[in-house]
Amino acid sequence: MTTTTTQTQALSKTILGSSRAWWKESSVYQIYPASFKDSNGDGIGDIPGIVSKLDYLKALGVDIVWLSPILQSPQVDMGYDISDYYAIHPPYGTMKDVDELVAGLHARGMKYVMDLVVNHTSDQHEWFKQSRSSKTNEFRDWYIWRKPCYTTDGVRQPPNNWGSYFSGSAWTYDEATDEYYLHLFATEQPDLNWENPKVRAAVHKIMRYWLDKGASGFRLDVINFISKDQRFLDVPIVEPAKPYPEGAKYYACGPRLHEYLQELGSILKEYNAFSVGEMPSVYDPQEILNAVGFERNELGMAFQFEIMDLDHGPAGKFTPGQLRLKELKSVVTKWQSFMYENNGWNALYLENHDQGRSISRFASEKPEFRALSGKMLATFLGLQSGTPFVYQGQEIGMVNLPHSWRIGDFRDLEAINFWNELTQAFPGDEKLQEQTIKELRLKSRDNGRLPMQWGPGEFAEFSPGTAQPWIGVNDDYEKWNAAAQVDDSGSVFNYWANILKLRKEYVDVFVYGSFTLVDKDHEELFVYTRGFGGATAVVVNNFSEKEVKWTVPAELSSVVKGGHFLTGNYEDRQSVGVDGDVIVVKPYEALVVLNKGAKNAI
Ligand code: TEU
Ligand code: CA
Repeated sequence: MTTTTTQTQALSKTILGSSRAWWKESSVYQIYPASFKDSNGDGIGDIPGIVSKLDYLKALGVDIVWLSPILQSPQVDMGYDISDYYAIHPPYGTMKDVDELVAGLHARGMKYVMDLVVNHTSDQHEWFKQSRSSKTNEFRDWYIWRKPCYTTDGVRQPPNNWGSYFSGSAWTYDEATDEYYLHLFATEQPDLNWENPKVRAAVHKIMRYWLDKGASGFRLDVINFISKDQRFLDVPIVEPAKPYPEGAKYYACGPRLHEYLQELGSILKEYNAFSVGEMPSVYDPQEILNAVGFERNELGMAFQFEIMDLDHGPAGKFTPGQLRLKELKSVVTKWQSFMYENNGWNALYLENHDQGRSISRFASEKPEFRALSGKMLATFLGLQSGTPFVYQGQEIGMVNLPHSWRIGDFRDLEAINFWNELTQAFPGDEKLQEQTIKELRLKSRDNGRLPMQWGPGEFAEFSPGTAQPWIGVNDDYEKWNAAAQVDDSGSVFNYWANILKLRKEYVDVFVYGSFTLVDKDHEELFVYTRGFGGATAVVVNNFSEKEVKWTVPAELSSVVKGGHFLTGNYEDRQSVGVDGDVIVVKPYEALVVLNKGAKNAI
C-alpha cells in the first residue's frame, strides 16, 4: 500500500466517523436530588440518600452520575435558581456529604457530573442584590438592565416583547432604579450579562473550583442562551393572544456564543472533562455542530429538543399534539446522520426532570405492554450513536403521574403558572380545564419529579419510616419498584443493564458505528442498522401494539438470516426466528441481530 492510499484512508476515517473519547463510551444517569432518596425523613431527597444507593447505580452499569443542582437556592425553580455557587442547599446535605459522594463514586469506577446553571442566578444571589441596589454599584453590569419604554399615552412598557418561559414578559420592573432586568425564566432568575468579562471570569472560577473538588465535568443549563443580541429587538407577534412571544431568535445561539464556549472549552480540555450543553430552540444541526464538533474544543455534546417537541400542540406545549412515528424517524435520522458525517456527537435522551415519562409519551402504559415498552425504548435509544442518558426511574419503567391528580397536586411553577393564566383568561371553561389537566398529565415537568420507587413499603420507601414526601408518590409503587427488579433477570432494570453492557462489548459498532434508517415509511416499526468495518447490527423496534409481519429488505437478508441474536425483550425469542424473509414482530417488541463473525471483523 502506498503512503498516499494510507493517508487517504486515514483521512476518510477522520472525516466519516467519530473521533474517540472516553465520554463517548460512557453512559450517564441523571439524579433529581429532591426525589431520589431521602435519608433523614424530612420528605426531601438528599446527598446521603444518594450515597446509600451507589451500589444500585453500579449494578445498572452507568459510568457517570449527573446531579441536578444541589447548590444553595431559594428553590423557586427546584435549584435552577442558585444563590451561592460555593455552598450546598442545606436540606440536601453538606460539603462533606459531597466529598463522600464523589469518593463513593470514584471507589466504584464512576464519575460525578455537576449541573452548572450560569445563564442566570437566583435573585437572592449576592451579585444580584448588589446589582439591583443602585445604578452605580460595581455589580450593576453583571445583569441585563434596560430603561422602560413608554406608549404614546405614557404607559410604562418593558424594553421589548420577549416572553419568559414561565409566563408573561421576560422583563421585570425594579422601582428602586426605575429600570427593567431580563429573566428568560422566572422573575426570580435574572439573566447574567455575559458581555461583562467579570461575569465570565466568575463562571470560570466556579468551574475550576468544582473540577478541583472532583467533578468530572458539567451539564450546562440553557448554555446556548448566554449570548444575547445586544439590540434587544422585538419579535414579531404571530398570535395576538400572546403579547410576549419567545424571543429565541435573538438569544438562542447568539452572536458571541462560540467565543464564550471556547473559553469554557479550554478549561474543560485542561481537565479532560465531560460536558453536555442544554440547547433548546435549535433545529438546525449545524448550529449545534458549531459547539460540539470534535475539533471545536467547545462542548462534548448537546441536548437538542426536537424529539421532545414532537407531541406539543400547535398552540404550545400544553395543547394537544400527536406523536407520529414517521416524524420521530425523520428527526432521529437527521441528528444521527449529521453528527456522524461531521464528527459531532449526540446526547441521547428520552427523559429528564423537565419531561413526561417516555413509556407514557412514546409507547404504552397499559399493564400488558408497560415492561415491554420500557425495554423497547431502552433498545431504541441505547443502541443509537451518541452518549445515552438514563433518567432516574426510567430504568425501572416508571410512568407519568396518576390520573387522579388535580391541579392542587402539581408542584412545578411552569404548570401552576400556566393553569393560573388559563383559568384567568377563560374562567369557568371546564372542558378546557379537563383538556389541560390531561395535557399536564402527559407533558408537565412534575411527571418526572415523583419520588423514586425503591420498594413496596409506604411511600415507595423513598423516605425512612412514614415521612410524607414533598410531592405525591405514584399509585403503582407496590408493583413497580427497584427492589422487585434488581434481582429479577427479566426486569426492565436488568434489560437496561444489558443494553449498557452491549455498548461496551461491541464498542465499535454501537458507539462508533454509522447509523442507517431502514424502511422509512413503515407505519409501526422503527428499524435501524449500526455499522463498523465488516460488522452490521440490525435493531428492530415495534412502536405499536400490533403484531407486524416484517419482510426483511434484501440488502439485510444475509445479516439477519445468518446473524447472531444479541438481545430482545420477549423471553421466548431466543433466535432471530426468520421464516423465509419474514420476521413476526410482536407488540412493542425489540430485537437486535449482529452479523456472524462480526466480533472478529471489528
Ligand atoms: O430548562 C430549560 C428549558 O428550556 C426547558 O427544558 C424548560 O423546562 C422548558 O422550556 C419549559 O417549558 C432548564 C432546566 O432543565 C429547567 O429545569 C430549568 O427550569 C430551566 O433551565 C431554567 O434554569
Ligand atoms: Ca432528606
